[in-house]
This record gives sequence, C-alpha cells and structure tokens, in this order.
Amino acid sequence: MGNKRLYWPAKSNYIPPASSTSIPKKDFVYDAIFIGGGAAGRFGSAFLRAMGGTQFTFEADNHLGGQCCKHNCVPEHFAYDNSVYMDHLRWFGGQLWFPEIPDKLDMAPIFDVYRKVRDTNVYQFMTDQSKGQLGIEFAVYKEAKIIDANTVEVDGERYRAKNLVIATGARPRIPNIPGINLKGVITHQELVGIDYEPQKIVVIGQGKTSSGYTSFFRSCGCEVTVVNRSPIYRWLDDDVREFVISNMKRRGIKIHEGVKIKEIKGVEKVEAVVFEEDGKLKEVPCDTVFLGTGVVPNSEIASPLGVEIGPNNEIVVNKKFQSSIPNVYAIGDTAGLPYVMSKARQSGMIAAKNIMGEETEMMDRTIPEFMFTTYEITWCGLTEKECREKYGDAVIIKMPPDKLDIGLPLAERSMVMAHLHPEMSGFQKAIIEPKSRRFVGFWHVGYGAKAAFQYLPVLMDKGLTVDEMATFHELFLNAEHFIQLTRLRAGQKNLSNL
Ligand code: COM
Repeated sequence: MGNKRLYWPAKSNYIPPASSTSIPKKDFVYDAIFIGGGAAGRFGSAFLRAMGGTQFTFEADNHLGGQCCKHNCVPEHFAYDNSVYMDHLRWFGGQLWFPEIPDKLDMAPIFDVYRKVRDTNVYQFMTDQSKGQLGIEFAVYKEAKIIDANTVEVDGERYRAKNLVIATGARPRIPNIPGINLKGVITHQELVGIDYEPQKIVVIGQGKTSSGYTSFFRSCGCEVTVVNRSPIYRWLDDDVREFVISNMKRRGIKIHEGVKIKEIKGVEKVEAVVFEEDGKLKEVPCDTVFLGTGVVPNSEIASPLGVEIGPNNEIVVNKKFQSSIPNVYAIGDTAGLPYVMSKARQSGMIAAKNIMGEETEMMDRTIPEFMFTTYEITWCGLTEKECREKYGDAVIIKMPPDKLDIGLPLAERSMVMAHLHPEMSGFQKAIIEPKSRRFVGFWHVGYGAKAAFQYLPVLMDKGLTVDEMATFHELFLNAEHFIQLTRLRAGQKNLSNL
C-alpha cells in the first residue's frame, strides 16, 4: 500500500541527441554534482555555471525540466486552458456568433496532443537551452546513488564534487484507503497518459492542483463529485471562497466536505467510492478516482548520509538550502514546503551562490499564489479576516461591490462574459490596514490578472500605500482594477470601504 503502488506513467518517446548531453569526468572534482535536473536542479546548475563554477547534473528521466513539463504545471495549464474554452462555449453557445458544443467532450485526445507537443518541442527546448545557451553539463537516464557527502555512483562509476545538491522532487501522496490500487484510481501523473474516457469521476482531496483538474473534468462533461476531509479551500478569503464554490456548484460539481473515506470499491476496476458523511455511509458510483491528496518529497536518496529528515519526508534545510551536512544541499520540492515553482528555481540559485562562496539566504518575501477552477484565482498576503485579527480593522476595496450584479472585471477574456453573464465575470478585492493606509492583501477571481500578482507582493512588502498606488498608470481596460479603484478612495483622510 502507500507509495509502493504501481504507476501508470505518461510515456514519452523523446531521446535527446547524444551531442547535447555530456560525459561526466571521473578524475575531476566538480564544484557541485546535482542529482536531478528539474526546475530546481536545472536553474541551480545554470546559475552555478553562470558564476563560473563547474557542475555535472545526473537526471534519472529522459529530459531536463522535471515533472513541470511532464506531469505537472504544463499539462495542468493545458487542461485549464481547454476547460476555459469549453466552458465559455457552453455558456455563450447559441448567442452572438458562438456555436453550440456537445455535452460530453473527450479528454484522451486532449492529452494526446499535449504529449506529442511535449515530446517534440518542450523537451527539445529544455535540452537545447540547457546545453547551448546555459552550458549545463548533464546526462539523462542516469540514476545516481550517493556514496558519501562528496561522491556519487552512476552506472558503477564514482564521481566526486565539493558539494552535492539533491533535487529529486516529490511524488504524489497516496492515501491508505482500501481499494487504492484498483485500475482507474489515478493521480495527475497518470492522467496525462489517459487512454479511456472517464464518465463519472470522484476527486479525493481539493488542493491547489486538483481544483483545476476537477473543473476540467466537469468541462469535459463528466459527472464530478468532490470528497474532502475538511472544508475545501480554507486558505481563501471568505468572499472569494464563497464565489468560487458557488460557481463550482452552479456548474454541477457535487461537493462533500468533512467526510471520512471508507473504501474505493471495485473488482478489477474502480466502481464506487464509499464515505461517511454526518454519521451516514454514502456511496458514489464512478469509473475513475482522481487523487488530489498532496505530495511527498523524494528524500530517500539521501539516507546513506543520515541527514535530518522532516515530518513530511523532506530534507530539512536552512535558508541557504544546506542540509544538516553543510556541503549537501537540498532544493525544490525535496526540501519541503512550499511546493511552488518560484521556490524551486530560487532555491537552486541560492544553493549555487553559497557553493560559489557568496553567502545568501532566501528572502522572506510574500509568496503570491494561484489556483484554477474554471476561473484563475490569484492572491497574495492576508484575507480580510486575518487583517481584522492582526490589526483590529480592515478597509476593503472590492469590485463588484456586494449585491451588485454587474459585469466587472471588464477586460480581455471577461468582456463577453460581463455582457452575457455579468454575475459570472469575476471578482476582486484589496485589503488595506487603515491606520498605515498600506495594502496587506490582494485577491482576484477572473481572467488575466495573474501576471500582476508577481509584482504586487514585492510592492506590498515594500509598504505600498493607497496613496502611492493612486499615482500608478493603469492600462485601461485592465483585468484587476486595483489602481483605478484605489484612486477613487485615496482622497479620503479616513478611508472607507468601496
Ligand atoms: C519548466 C521547467 S517546464 S524549468 O523550470 O524551466 O526547468
């Protein structure tokens, strides 16, 4: 049981040209050997090279770029993008110039297209950029074994470095539920290789990744039921959460919160999920179970070293990404939370700097976050409730205002929606600590605002006030509206809600 279950991997036919990979040197001591060439390992290797260091990167899979382009971010966004097109055609079909589409659309061909593009373009780009532009030395299909804090063994040969950098990523967390190994119980990894058409899906767990897939399944016309141990999306601001969940229900997604999963039923293939809700046993028939139950860092490779391992199986690191053995670094998901791309890539960069003698720690910046439903949901900083708890008060700038059913935000990708389904166009909210007039949180549900959230936290951490934002230039009509809304309030000595 547990993580020993067999995967049904999304296969790839890509083989990098031999001229792009390198042969590691045996009689040489590298500044660093990277084990794993995913986002963390690839960015770390590139940064170390850029600083003039010597490295070699051993990758167990057939490509650099890791899970991101294989099973994670790229297919997740591809599914989301498909989902938005499908939903918009459904909502708009028969109006203006929009054609009507069938209720059930197939997902296997969608992932088939994804795999073909990935194998021809994405992997090739990873190879070409890594070798040609960044000068990274790497080899693929190489399982490295750690011998000691300076030595790894690959294909029976030993290679040495002053530092080891472990970047072996994470794997899906598989809960201990009877029936978990039945055919049709899949994670986001197996979904990319799907070769049948699910009709009825139960999603166990609602994290920031499974939310997007849940929506995608529904957009494809499947019957979708979510079962979760606790209330879903507890991290969202209450207003945002309410909007998101009510729109999921409106689209026909069934949600059961606070349940205890008892069993996944089936003979060879999954047939139903049994759970307890409000003291009663319930059974939802399905042909597919999608697990959104989180991830576990792949830290086992470090066991010969005896480095400290944390409660989630992560390698415990300091802010320089050093493990309990100073010349052994762990970066990316292997180093535990947060499991986000920005941390993965930055951790590689920070490890490289420290290895090259430039002492650097990860900065304590507010991390922006996003998740998908059929909407793009982006945020940084505090919820309204957290602001009130922390500062005793909060001023809110919100659009549309409560109880006003108008189509706002009004911008690219939400224009048609705002005119045909105003109540569904989206929603945004800025949270201000009134005494200092500083922003402490930004929230957005809609389309096209995500890029702004890469910069808003930096401005917020630097103390961005309502008065300062009122001097910014908006690109009208714009997705997230914060600048112009702020300008409507900045004249007030005592700020009030908008
Ligand atoms: C992105 C992978 S697909 S990496 O972060 O550029 O290596």
